[in-house]
Amino acid sequence: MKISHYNEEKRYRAILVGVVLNHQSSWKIEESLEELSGLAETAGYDTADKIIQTAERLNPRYFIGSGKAGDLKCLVKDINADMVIFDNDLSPAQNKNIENLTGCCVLDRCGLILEIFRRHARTREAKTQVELAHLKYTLPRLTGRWRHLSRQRGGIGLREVGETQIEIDRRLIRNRITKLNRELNAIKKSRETRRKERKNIFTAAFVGYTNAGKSTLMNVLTDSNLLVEDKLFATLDSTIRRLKNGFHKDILITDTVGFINKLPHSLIASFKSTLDELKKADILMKVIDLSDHRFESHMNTIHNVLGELGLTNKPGLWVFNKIDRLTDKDLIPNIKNRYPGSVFTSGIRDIGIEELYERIRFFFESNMVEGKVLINYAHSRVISHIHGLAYVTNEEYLKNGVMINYKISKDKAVLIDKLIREQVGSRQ
Ligand SMILES: Nc1nc2c(ncn2[C@@H]2O[C@H](COP(=O)(O)OP(=O)(O)OP(=O)(O)O)[C@@H](O)[C@H]2O)c(=O)[nH]1
Ligand SMILES: [Mg+2]
Repeated sequence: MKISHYNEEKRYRAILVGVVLNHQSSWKIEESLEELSGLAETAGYDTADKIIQTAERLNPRYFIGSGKAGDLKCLVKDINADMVIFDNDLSPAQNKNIENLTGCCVLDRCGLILEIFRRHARTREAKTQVELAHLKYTLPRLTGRWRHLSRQRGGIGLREVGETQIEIDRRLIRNRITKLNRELNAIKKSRETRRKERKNIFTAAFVGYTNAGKSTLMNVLTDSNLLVEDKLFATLDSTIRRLKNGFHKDILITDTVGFINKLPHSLIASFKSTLDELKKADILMKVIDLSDHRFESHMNTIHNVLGELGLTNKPGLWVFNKIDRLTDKDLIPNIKNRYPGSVFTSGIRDIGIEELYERIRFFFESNMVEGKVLINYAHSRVISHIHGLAYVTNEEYLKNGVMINYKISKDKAVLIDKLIREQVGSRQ
C-alpha cells in the first residue's frame, strides 16, 4: 500500500517497530531505532511512537507476535498514524499481512532507504542505479501495482492472454532490469574512458557513514561547492576533484555515497559502478562523526561494507570529524591511543585540516618510488604517456633523447615498465 498523493510539504506520522530476539541486547535495538528514526525524518516521516518487542522467535505471519500486532493496530488508530516502519526486513507476505491488519502503509528498513535514494537521485547514473535497486526489491513483492508499466508498453497485456497480471508485471520488470543493466554498462564504459583520460596519479577517497561530513571535508580540501546537508544520503554520486594547494597538482580526492548499517544488498550491487571509484583509490579516508555516540558501530559498519566490496586491505586512514561538537574532552586522547595515526577534524570550523593535508602528502610521498628513463625523440607519445601516469620531477633534453625523472606510486610502477616494453622495446 502506498501513501496516495504523497505531498512533500506534509509531515507524515510513523510508528517504528523493532524486534529483539532473546539472545540480542536491547541496547542495540534502541540504537538501531534511533537511526531508523533519522532515516524516517530524512524521508519526511515524523516518529510518532515506537514499539519494541522482545521475542524468542519471529512470527512468520506478522514478524512480531500476534498480540503485539493487535497492539500495533490499536496504536495506529489511536494516534492516527500514516505509516508503520519496521527496522528489519519483512517478507513480502508479512508486509501485506501487516498492511491488511493496520490499514496503513508499511515499509521495512530496506524499502525506506530505497525511498530516500529515489528522492535524492539527481544524475542519470544515480537515477538508473536507484531504479534498478528498487525494481530488484519490488520484484518479489509484486501485488499488481505495476500496471502503469504495462500501459507504457502499449497493450502488451492483451497479447499475453492467459498470463496473469502479476506474471506479466514480473516479465516487464525483468525486461526493464535488463535494459537498466545495459544502460549502466554504457555509463560505466564512459566513466572508465574519462578515468583513463584523467591524469590519475594518486587518489585519496572519502568513505564513511552517511552524514559524517565527507562532502564538507571534500569541499574544504578541494575548494569545491558540493551539496552538504544535514540529511542522510545527500550524496549519491562519486565526485572527483583536485586537492587544493597540493604540492602536486595531480592528487585527486573522491567523494561518494555514504554507508549505513544494513545497507540493502540490492543497493550495493546497483551502485557498483559508483563504488568502483573506491577500488581505484590509493588510500581510503574513513570519516567518522565522533560526536555521534554510535560512532563505534559506524566504524564496524564501514569495515563490513568495505569487506563486502573487497576493499579491506586497501590502505586506510581514520578521520574523526565534528570534534567541535564534543563535550567529553577525554575522548580524543582515548581514541588517539586506540587508533594511532588517526586525524581529528572539524570540517566546518577548519580544525585539523592542515594535518589532513599533511597525512595525504605523507602517504603520497611514502608510497611513491622514483624512476628514471631515457626516451628517444622518435617515441614522443611515450613521453606524454609517462606524464599521464607519473609525477615527472625533471626532464633533461639530451642528444639521444629525453631523460625523465619521475615518481610513481608503488603499485602503478609496473605500468611504466609495461608501457616501455610495449612501445619502445626495452629501457635505454
Ligand atoms: N558541527 C559540525 N558539523 C559538521 C561538520 N562536518 C559536517 N558537518 C555537518 O554535518 C552535516 C552532513 O555533512 P555532509 O558533508 O553532507 O556529510 P556527508 O558525509 O557527505 O553525508 P552524505 O552525503 O549524506 O552521506 C551537514 O549539516 C554539515 O554541515 C563538523 O566538523 N562539525
Ligand atoms: Mg555527502
